[in-house]
Amino acid sequence: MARITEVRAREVLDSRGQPTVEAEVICSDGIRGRALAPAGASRGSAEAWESRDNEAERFGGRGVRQAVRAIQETVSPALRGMCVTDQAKVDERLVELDGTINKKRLGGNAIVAVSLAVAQAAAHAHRLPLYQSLVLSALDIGYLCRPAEGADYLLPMPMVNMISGGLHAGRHLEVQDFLIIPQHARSFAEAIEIIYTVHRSLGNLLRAQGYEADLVADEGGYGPRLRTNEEAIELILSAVKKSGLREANDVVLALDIAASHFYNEGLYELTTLDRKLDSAEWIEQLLSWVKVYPIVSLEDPLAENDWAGWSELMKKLGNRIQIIGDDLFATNLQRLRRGITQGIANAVLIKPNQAGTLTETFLVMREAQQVGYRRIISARSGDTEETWLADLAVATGAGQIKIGCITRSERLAKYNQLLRLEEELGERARLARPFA
Ligand code: 2PG
Ligand code: MG
Repeated sequence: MARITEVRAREVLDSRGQPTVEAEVICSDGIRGRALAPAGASRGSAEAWESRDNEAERFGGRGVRQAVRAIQETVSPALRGMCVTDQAKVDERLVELDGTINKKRLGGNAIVAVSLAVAQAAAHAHRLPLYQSLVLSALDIGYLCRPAEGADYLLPMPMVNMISGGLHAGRHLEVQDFLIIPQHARSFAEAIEIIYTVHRSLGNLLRAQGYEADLVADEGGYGPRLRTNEEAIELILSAVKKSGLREANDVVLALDIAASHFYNEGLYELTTLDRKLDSAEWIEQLLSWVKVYPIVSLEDPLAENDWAGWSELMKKLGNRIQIIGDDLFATNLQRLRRGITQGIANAVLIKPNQAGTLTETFLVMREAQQVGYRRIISARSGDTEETWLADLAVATGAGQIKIGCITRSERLAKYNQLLRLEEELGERARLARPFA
């Protein structure tokens, strides 16, 4: 049985060139595991705390040496001797050591890096690929990983960023993420081909209309200076048509509105319209988009504290489209439970670094699964070269994944890993088609 002897840590950089935490777990028999913490730009207030040094002279205050020290001085001695394959116990110890409600003492970025490094080391100890080893840890806490009919594993349907706005692209547009879903793809490889076709066609269209199409936003999509949110949607739909695919048939749309970030004193501030809308007016706007465009999923359509608005929107759209809480739930069990009781969404975005540990992430997924909420595994806008997110999606049979666009290698690392897993699993896996 592999026991932890030491946890090392260092400050490295993420995909935005910002410092992040890397943890490395070392075990008695030479087994090791390593992981990096991702980081969001549009964060929910209930997320695990991100520790930053705030020393202006280093990395503009964004250094993570305190988090690194917390791992070296507090976490490493406390985990020594623990069995690396007991993810739940290790995570429980991490939560205990921190002792705060939002992981402010050690830092959520320190904790998630350690929790994931433990998962990597556990996979080596089991001599299993990560996705299989994750199944074991999830089962330990009662999350049933294999609800896929007719297959052992479910590959996730991707929702893929094409155009970015909001905090990911200089706030040109209010909507943060304009995404497409190749809803009828029969395999992950085919999904990628469809995405490629639309992405390329959109680039040509943007160029032809004089928009910037050669620079990429935080998540690898285009970030052109468009005038309105509708223009972004229409450009994507035109790109779909021009590429020979059929809108609303081959490709449908999803929006991550990240509404908290333009919500101020009870109003949605739409700079593109030069208007401030109250919750009811903003909901009307959303309804009109859903009526006109083939939108099947809305993420954070309302601000994280506008619960009355969420509940109103759910009444109007909840039985027709997917309504995802991201900033709203922040992969936090208490918030998800409150949301379920109040019926304010029907899906939850899953980001391990919002929760802090892998075990807490599984607990949120288990809760969602029990009440029939959909689960969408998601990368962060500041991500890393690692591939564990793909394994997590396959292990948990979540059914959907959101990684960003198909440019920038921190995104491709995960897409390519899913292609590998699809090949490895062959007949034992099928692509989830939650919208078909
Ligand atoms: C989101 C994510 C990913 P961030 O809002 O869903 O798109 O962004 O990591 O900045 O929170
Ligand atoms: Mg979001």
